[in-house]
Amino acid sequence: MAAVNRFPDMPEYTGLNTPVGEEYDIALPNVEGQIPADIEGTFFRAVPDPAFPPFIEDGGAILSGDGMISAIRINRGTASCAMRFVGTARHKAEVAAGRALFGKYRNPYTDRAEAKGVDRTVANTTPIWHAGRLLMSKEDGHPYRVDPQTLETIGSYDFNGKLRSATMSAHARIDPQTHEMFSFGYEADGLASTKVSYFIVDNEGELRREQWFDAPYCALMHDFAITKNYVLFPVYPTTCDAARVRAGGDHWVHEPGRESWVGVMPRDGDVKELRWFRGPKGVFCFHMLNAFEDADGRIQLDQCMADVNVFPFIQRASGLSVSPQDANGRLARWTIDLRKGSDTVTETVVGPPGDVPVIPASSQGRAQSHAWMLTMNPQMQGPPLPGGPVGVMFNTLLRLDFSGGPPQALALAPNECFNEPAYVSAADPAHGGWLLSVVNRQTGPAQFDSALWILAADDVPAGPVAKIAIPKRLRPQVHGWWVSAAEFGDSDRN
Ligand code: V55
Ligand code: FE
Repeated sequence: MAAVNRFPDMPEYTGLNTPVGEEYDIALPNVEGQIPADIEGTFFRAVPDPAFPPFIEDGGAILSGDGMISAIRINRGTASCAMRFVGTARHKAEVAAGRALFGKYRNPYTDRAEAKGVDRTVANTTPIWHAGRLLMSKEDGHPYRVDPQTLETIGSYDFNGKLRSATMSAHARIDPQTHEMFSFGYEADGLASTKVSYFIVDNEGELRREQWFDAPYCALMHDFAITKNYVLFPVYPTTCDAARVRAGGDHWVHEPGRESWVGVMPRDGDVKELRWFRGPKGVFCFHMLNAFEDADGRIQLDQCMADVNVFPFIQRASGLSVSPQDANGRLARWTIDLRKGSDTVTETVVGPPGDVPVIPASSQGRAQSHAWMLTMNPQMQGPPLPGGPVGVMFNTLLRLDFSGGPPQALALAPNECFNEPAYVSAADPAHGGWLLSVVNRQTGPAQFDSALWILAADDVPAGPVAKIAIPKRLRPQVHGWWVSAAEFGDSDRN
């Protein structure tokens, strides 16, 4: 595409981050190894991809790429792959204008005049599947509903007019027993607000209950957690200030001297019951691995933690410069005892640094026996590939065992990287299931190839059992969601 050449020569737009903007639906006949017979369904992936070059300098642009929905379908041992822009109001307005209209990340005061009043969200973070609906989400707005078959955008989605919150997180937690979807939205009534909405969608997709509360300060609340009986809202000190945004500044700065917090309440209870517990100062976590109630009734919250917000553009806006290696990354477990008087969490390190944690859907809110995440092992085989919001891509897949077993690792060659894996359960309950991950490989100065790797989830060091070549250039994925063929059947209910 000629337009690609007009993007600035900056890390956000070069290498793996080079904009692609191509829509397609193709067969994937080139398979090395064998696709396991019990993998039937669709791997939906959210891929930010800016359609138009920016007109303003913005480190946060890496989070503002137009949402594209990718569907890798696996059916009777064969695969196909489709890619399509989410038809957001923002994307449509820019296509109509033939140029970018929206300015800095989450700063409407930097937009061109034509953008006024147009929904700014790019729906680029997670394809959430619940109750037969596919929702492309971004934490700064309402999600967009997408037809899971055609990938056609149906429109902005507000749960049939019921969602009062202006925002919905890109992270939803689905209870494995009740199939309810728990979600929340911060800056629920506008820019820099401390208002947070908390809502529950039942197994039929009806929004049953929405309540609002105030966070201790306006924070980047990217994810949250549930247990069987509780909901947890972590708040870390990456904060927004309305005056700064109005002056055309950055949405987020990280405040190392400020306390972190976690709010805890019965998940079917009233926000009046919310209790706030203090965590360490200055820490930040994008993704919680899980939370659960242990045998003694205490709450355990496992987080991919660091001593600072690791996004380089947020550090720059904050006058900080801490590399991922120096950020004291760890899987941090916060223990909260609701029966004790203490208002402070206790932290234990239960795993190595890493992010994009994955648990089987059946472990949600329950003590997980094992989990997977991506990490960096630059010492082992070479420096990681540049790309994505942190600036470098993950080169190692880990399987963590929480029942005393050793961890497993699969480190890639220096010119390769993993995207967030999806977990697929196996037909045989005695088999540990599968992981799917798109692996990108640099093959030349600006050349990459990509393949979907399928691994036995309980034996990651063995490497892939199948590699499905994807003969397209791919930008880094944010989150993905596996929808089995059996669940997919639900999608014609609406
Ligand atoms: C993240 C990603 C986002 C975002 C905020 O990975 C945080 C974290 C792709 O968009 O808007
Ligand atoms: Fe996320």
